[in-house]
Amino acid sequence: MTRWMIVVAACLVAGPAFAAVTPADEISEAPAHFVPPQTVGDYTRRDVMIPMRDGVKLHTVILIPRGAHDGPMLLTRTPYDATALTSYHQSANLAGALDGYDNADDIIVASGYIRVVQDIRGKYGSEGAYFMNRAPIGPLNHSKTDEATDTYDTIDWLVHHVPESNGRVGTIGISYDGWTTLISLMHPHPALKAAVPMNPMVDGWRGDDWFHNGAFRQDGSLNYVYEQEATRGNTALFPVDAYDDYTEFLRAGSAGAFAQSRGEMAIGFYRKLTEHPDYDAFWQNQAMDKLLAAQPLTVPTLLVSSEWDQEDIYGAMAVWKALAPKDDSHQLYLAMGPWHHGQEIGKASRAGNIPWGSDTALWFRWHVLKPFLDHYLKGEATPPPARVTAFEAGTNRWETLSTWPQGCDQGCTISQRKLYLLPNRGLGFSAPTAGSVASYVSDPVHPIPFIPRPVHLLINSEGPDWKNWLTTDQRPAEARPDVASFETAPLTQPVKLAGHPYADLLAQTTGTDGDFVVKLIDVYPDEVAVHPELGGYELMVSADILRGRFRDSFTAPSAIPANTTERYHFLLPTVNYVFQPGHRIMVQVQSTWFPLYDRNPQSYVPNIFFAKPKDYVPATITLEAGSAVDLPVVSR
Ligand code: PG9
Repeated sequence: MTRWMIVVAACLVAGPAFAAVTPADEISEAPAHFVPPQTVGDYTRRDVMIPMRDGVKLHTVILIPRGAHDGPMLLTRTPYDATALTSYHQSANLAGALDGYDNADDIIVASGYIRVVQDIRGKYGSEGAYFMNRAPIGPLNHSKTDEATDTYDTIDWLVHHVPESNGRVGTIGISYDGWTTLISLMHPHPALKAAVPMNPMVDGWRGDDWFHNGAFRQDGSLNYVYEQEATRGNTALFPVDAYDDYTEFLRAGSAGAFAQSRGEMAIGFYRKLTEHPDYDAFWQNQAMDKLLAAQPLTVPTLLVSSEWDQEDIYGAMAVWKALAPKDDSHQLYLAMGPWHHGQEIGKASRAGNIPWGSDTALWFRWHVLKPFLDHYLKGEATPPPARVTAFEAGTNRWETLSTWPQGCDQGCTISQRKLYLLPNRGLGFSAPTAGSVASYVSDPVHPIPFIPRPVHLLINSEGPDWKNWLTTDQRPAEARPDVASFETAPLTQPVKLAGHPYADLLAQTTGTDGDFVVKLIDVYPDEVAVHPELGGYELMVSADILRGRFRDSFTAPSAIPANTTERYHFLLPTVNYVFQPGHRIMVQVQSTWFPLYDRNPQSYVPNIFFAKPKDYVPATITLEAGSAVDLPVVSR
């Protein structure tokens, strides 16, 4: 008897019970369409698809406190998955659902806001095509929609379809979500009554995320672009084959070779990065400080800036500088805290190893963010915060100021003073005589790690090593022969800085290209009684990089004439800092910051993304007398 005949015989023996039940007759235990009851917890959730003017629908999560009425709506438009960001804990209560994304939930929940989070066009639950930081309608976007029109249409739908609201909407968000918040200010909906762009992306070439003054931020950007654009739901993970990013990037050679090995040429925004290595119209036409400066600010806006922001340290202050001078109707506010990127919605009693003595983020949320939102969204008698609220690091206290930069609440002045690099590692306010003050050999085969190895950022971009890297101790760098260090004697009086320092180097190189990193550092006393572990600590207060080919022009790069003195003058990030007596001021100069920034081959090539191994050459850099950091010194 064959196997088939056995099966048929078994069926006949088993009788009707076996033969009668077939798969089509089975009734699934799972309901055809399950709608979770919302009978538990303190809020109800609505998932809606909001139609835009071109018919594309955007997935939007609306969290409504139970029993809400006349509640203002707080809207965040994000590329980072609205469902995940509003389901932080498996909780039927708002504080649990929002925690982590909105640690400010303590004030959001306390204030009874209706929380709305939307997937932007082309991402996760929303329809349509995705473009990284999609340009406003204009020279870079010839369609009839952009993030501004999508925001307008979203707000219009919300005020007509959320009966529990008071018809007033605020936009709020960090980083990319800070960028969408800034975009909401372009042709704003009349129901938009407040905006809180926190650590916003503003200019991806000058100093936010992608480049800093032309130096490409490969570690963190290449993996981000890949995962953000390869799939709608970010399901394609960046291929990594070493624990230490330093190893992986050095082995690959140029940033382009690294990306090529991962097939990244298939990713549209990666191609655009390689096609626009200079500060051309592509970057200038999407710089948010420039775009917003071209129109009046009509919505009260609280800019939030972090002094140790490892991702978007440039943006908020660039927008403040562009808008504050013409803010006659006082719509613009500024808060500056001692935080890393986004730390203002978390816990901030310290920044990495540096203690502040109190939770500065909690203070900001209750004394600045909540009064701002309540005043403009609830029409309450709550007075708005001061125009500028700035944390004075070093004395570790908050200042309320009438504008920025302002050295103190009243009665002081700010003057730019040059602190000169001197021979024998000196640093002083008196200019040295002619000659050289230091030299070092920059070897692309042994680039300087931006943080102690192993650098584990490709997989763990949310880890403390990345978040706190701008506050890491700079003594390992000081110990290297390819880092030129200069320092003052221990201070006898406090030195307060408020505003932008500038790097101002006069240097020669044996190469025909090169990068210059300048770091302004607070050197702690050899002993710190209350925090012994901080004895001798070297804390970066402000630091940045300039790709040397852009020393004369960001738009027109040029080779560096070898063995010729050239000037490298560039902006350093904003400071509000007091160097206390007993501390020293230090300046470090170096030419690699790896693998965060791609290496400059130090021989001039058309496009560094595609530099060849032979292009990478060692170079001797000589810093000349007259090199300095130009400091915004406060005096009473
Ligand atoms: N500004 C953050 C970022 C953007 C692009 C690359 C890497 C980081 C952010 O939106 O999270």
